[in-house]
Amino acid sequence: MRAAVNIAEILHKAQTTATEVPGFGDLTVADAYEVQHALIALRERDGETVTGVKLGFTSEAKMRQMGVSEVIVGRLTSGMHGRTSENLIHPKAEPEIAYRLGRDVDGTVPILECVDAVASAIEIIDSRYRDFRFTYTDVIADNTSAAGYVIGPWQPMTDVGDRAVRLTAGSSIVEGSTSAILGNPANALTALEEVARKRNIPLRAGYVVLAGAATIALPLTEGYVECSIDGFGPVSFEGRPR
Ligand code: 0L1
Ligand code: MG
Repeated sequence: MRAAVNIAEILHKAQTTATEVPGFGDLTVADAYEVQHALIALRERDGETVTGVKLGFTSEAKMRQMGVSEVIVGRLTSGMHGRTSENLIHPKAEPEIAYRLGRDVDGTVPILECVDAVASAIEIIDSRYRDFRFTYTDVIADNTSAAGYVIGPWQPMTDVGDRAVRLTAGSSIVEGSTSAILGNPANALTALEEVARKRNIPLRAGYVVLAGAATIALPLTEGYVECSIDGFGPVSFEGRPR
């Protein structure tokens, strides 16, 4: 493959200039995470800090579609927090559960015990690849399409399994359940811990963890965007993507 840093530079430029690029296609999973590490280093060079992690492919249907059995993990950064509009190519919104880590995840206690708060959230995904088309390893390299996120009010940690979810984006509405996230978003935490260990992704105190989408993503167009999850206050913003 081309050097990880070269691919990371292509993806970084695609993101900062909001210009789509073709996929790379032939990476191994290990190479793809190496590209992602290099991509995050470029964001840090530009002054951003890592604020958390996110999971993708947390629904059985999506895993089957991609022919894979491992969730994917990407990094959230300070530049993504509250970013819902500028410099996006073909953004979509996803309703998510967010966990907050109260301590480092270092294997000494179960990851669930490291969580100190939970909230509803909206993730903005925006693939840097043409027409949102990519292979499993392409999307890992592209930091799992991470582009922005908005978090609702934090609440003390509680079980968030089997909660009704509704996402509104302009005139589109989609409904689902938190059960779509690996049966229960708590299972996403366990899956995260395994991938993070395998792929050298630190899980630090204070990080936000976006557990995965509870429904399909909706295209982000102009208009009101809101995620409501049973038992949580709604989280919303005014969509102005372009
Ligand atoms: O956060 C997500 O669920 C998206 C993961 C990457 C796949 C995609 O861009 O659809
Ligand atoms: Mg997501």
